[in-house]
Amino acid sequence: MSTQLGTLEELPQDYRDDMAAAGVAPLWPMMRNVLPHGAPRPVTKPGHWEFAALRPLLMRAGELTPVEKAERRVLVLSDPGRGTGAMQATSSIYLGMQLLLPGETAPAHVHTPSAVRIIVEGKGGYTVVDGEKLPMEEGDLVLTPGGEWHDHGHEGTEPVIWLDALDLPLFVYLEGSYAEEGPLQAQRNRPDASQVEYLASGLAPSRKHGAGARRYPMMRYPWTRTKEALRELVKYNGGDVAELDYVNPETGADVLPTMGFTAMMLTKGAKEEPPLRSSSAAFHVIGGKGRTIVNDRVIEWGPKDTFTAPVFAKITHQADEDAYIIRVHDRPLQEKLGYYEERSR
Ligand code: 1HN
Repeated sequence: MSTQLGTLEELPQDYRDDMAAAGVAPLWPMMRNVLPHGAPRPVTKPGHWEFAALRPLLMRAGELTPVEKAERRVLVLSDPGRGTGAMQATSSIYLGMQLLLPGETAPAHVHTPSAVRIIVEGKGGYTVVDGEKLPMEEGDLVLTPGGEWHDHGHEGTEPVIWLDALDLPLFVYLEGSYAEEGPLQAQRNRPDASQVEYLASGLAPSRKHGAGARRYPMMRYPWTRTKEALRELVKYNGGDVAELDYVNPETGADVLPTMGFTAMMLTKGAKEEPPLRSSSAAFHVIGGKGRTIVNDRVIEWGPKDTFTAPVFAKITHQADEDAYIIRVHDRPLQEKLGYYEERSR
């Protein structure tokens, strides 16, 4: 039953003044704003950032602002529902496109929010996390979990660009966001864990030697392997869509506490209509072309584009050619809070 609740205006002015002076306010005129019936009313609006539009702006940033004056040379992808400058692409997900030029380094720091990089363009870039040097190749997913020191470097000859996804909005909301700076890290002279300890899915370093699993045992997920896994899955599963979640190879849990990542392949001509989900999402196109309808917005996407969907969005993906997309979402956070939900369309 939905009764009409009383408004502020129907209360006498002297009472309203006395409440304001006492630092209180009546709940009932505001109740529906924070507890709408049936489903949330997201502020987030679908966004679409074409790489062709972002790239020249990033290059210009490379000319205008030396990395020393930026620390991180990033253009922030602001949710259209919140307006330019908003440090969020959805309620819980921050997105930024970062440029590092040959020979540059981005200084070491550690902070409370967690980040993931999806490599968009270029060769020779790397991230060092807790002394482990992680090469950045196109399509790779590279984790820099909260509390882990990280810096970036570039040994190649062309610009390197990657998409940063962080759970920053959540940490800002909690007034828990802060960083510390430090010197560039000494790098261990050893390939990263994806190339040694976790080279093959289903195999993990023997417990015999005790060492005990690190909280984040594998911090780089090479795209070549993900793509091959998607292609095999779609080939043998039948159907025209394959999805693989990125997981911690020791625990099988999502790779980070709050953010989840799913690699999707849609074969040419595929149409995919996922359920309505309580999680918000950002989609980054690794390759292929098609369109996604998010509520009423039609987003025509191509390689390296990024787009977003608010919570409970009605989403329809259509692929015009074989397409690969990484979906960033906040399901892990919502599951921890005990309310993740899917509804049929
Ligand atoms: C950060 O640490 C990076 O390390 C990039 O590359 C973007 C945005 C907000 C807060 C921290 C990075 C960031 C960030």
